Amino acid sequence: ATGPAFDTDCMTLTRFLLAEQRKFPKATGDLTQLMNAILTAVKGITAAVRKAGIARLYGISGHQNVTGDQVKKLDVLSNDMFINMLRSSFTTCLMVSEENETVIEVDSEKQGKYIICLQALDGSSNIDCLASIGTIFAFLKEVSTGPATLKDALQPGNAIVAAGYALYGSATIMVLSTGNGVNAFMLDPTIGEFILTERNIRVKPRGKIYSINEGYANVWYDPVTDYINSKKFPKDGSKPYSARYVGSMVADVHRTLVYGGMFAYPATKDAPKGKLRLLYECNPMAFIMEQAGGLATTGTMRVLDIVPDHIHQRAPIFLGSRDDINDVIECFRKYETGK
Ligand code: P6P
Repeated sequence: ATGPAFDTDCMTLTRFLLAEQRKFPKATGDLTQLMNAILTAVKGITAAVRKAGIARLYGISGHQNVTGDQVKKLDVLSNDMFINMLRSSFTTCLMVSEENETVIEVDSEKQGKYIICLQALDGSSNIDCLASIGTIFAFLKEVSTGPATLKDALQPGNAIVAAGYALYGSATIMVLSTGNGVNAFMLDPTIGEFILTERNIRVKPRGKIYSINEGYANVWYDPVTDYINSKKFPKDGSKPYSARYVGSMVADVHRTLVYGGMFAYPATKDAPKGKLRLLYECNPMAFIMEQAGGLATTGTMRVLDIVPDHIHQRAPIFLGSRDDINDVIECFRKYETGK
């Protein structure tokens, strides 16, 4: 039978977080308050993204609009919304955002204990063809006793308290982990609430899809070439893998979480550390993938173990199904040990 026309007891993300919070007696509710600021920004971006295709006719992609005034590009508008919502949530002391060269400090009277690493709108180069784009975030707890400093932002991903992403696709979905597994919530625009739709998501131990930009095959290092060839021309007579690549990290990672397989943005001879940023692209996605039973490696080490030395540093990443990523690690190991 179909569900009730109107669910009078729907599990909203806010309810879910309050229930989670009860599991930690000393929880102050800050994380729930912080997440609510994130949800407001995601709802705002959903509205802007839905209009973007139309609004583009009026220049939302950063040109003049019909009335001639300068319209912010969608990713700047998204970044501003997140920063304003987070600043006024009294839960954060420092923010790192892809759009801001330096760390964003919060005035002392508004400070809370969390550091936010944020990619407000990832893949916005895809908006004009209406491909899915997303928001990626991770929360760290302040470690310094005095006012938060850059050191608080440069913690390895294994210190992450919570991380998640929003995918602005055919619907807006929020995938979130607070360290006890991964849950997914769909935005119900009629009531403006995120409703729990997938509880404790587990990524398949092995998939049938590889996801990488093959346009860079001429500058791949050998372990990547060997791995991808083993998926396209399997020597053990097994069926080749399918190739899927959206070019929008949140879309590619979400497909990997749901269908299994692997996603990679490797180091290449042109990009020795890959392209994706460690603090607000690789780490949050690595945290989620591990929480779902998957893995995330640079090829030679666990992504979450990297100790950052710069807030915008890049990192190579292979993430997804445990057995698929172990195959990648094996390819790198062969070259490291020369056998
Ligand atoms: P390439 C989008 O521009 C982005 O930052 C990620 O969302 C995506 O995974 C990657 O870059 C795509 O990069 O080099 O394959 O076009």
